[in-house]
Amino acid sequence: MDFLDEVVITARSGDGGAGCVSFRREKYIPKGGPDGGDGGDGGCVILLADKTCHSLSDYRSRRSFKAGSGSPGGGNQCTGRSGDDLILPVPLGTVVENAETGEFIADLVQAGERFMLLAGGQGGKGNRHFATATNRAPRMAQPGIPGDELKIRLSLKLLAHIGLVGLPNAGKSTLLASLTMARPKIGNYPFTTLIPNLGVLDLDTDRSVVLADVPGLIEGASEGRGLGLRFLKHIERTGVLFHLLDVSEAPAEGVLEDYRRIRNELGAYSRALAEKPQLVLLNKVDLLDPGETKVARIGQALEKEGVQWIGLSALKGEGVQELKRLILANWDAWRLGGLDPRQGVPEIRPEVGG
Ligand SMILES: Nc1nc2c(ncn2[C@@H]2O[C@H](COP(=O)(O)OP(=O)(O)OP(=O)(O)O)[C@@H](O)[C@H]2O)c(=O)[nH]1
Ligand SMILES: [Mg+2]
Repeated sequence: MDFLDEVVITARSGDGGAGCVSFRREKYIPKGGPDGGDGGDGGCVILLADKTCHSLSDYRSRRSFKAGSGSPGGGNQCTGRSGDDLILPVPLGTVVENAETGEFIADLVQAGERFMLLAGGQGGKGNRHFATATNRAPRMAQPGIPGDELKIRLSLKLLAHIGLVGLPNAGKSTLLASLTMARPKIGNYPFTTLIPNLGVLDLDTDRSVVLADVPGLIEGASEGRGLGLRFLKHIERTGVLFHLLDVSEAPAEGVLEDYRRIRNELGAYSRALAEKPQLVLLNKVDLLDPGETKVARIGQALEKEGVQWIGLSALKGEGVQELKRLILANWDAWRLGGLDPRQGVPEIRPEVGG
């Protein structure tokens, strides 16, 4: 899957067409007045939040865009044609900044939302506008105003309600696949997931949530280890993080260490992420022996820190109903009702690759 979530492009609006200097020339009318038409306006540059667009990969090869210029005015009061607007489609969740100053420009989140980035240059006025009582034959017209140019950074921050985080192999993609129609790649090895995946979970007739599965984190991610923290921007807009921990192998202390390592990395990325509500999912309970007390011990330690948790088997479905119940019960606390990120979700987007 071709996925690109940040790109710098240059956009330019169209130049205005020049106004025309012309005089009426008709049989039997020897000294016709000025009839030079105005130049057409240049086209605008418009950003369009397009729900059929899932990443910025369309901008991978082409980085420079220009709207159409206005045509010059003509004789006989003919106004020049306006230049065509340039419409740049972007995925929902695209943040636009001035690439030179870093200044925020726009955030496109609603399907069909348009943002006028650059207005086209105005067309120049034709000579007919310059006739006065003393100068009935003006030989001047305005030139068109040139378009504007701007270098912008487009940065996609996916829209999702729930972010799935955890070490590689914890079972994030397995959970996404079990809850939603998304078919992310799943593998028994670290870093199976290389790009974020979204899926929609319908909870009842009128409530659904979007989950974002991002590539696994490891200790040192904040220093660039593994895939680093570069995908965390895609869970910045979520209301809650589900932190998955594989409880099948390490002893209770080891699992708790894994937990703290990931918490540290999230904190290194941003305080906002570290302070987001979270639910710990103790995953792969199906691999534990019956009567094993590990999950309960880990759970107790988490509760002491005020951390909410449940046991789960993303693979076998154990705990999944409880998880859905918790999502509904925490609907308001996790701010799941606000933004409608669902419209930014592709139907089914299987992640492909070897
Ligand atoms: N037995 C068992 N295996 C699981 C469970 N959840 C996930 N697995 C297995 O664990 C392995 C890793 O699962 P993934 O869903 O790819 O893990 P991930 O967290 O997405 O991993 P990355 O994409 O590398 O970050 C796969 O072999 C899954 O089948 C579970 O509840 N029980
Ligand atoms: Mg994965």
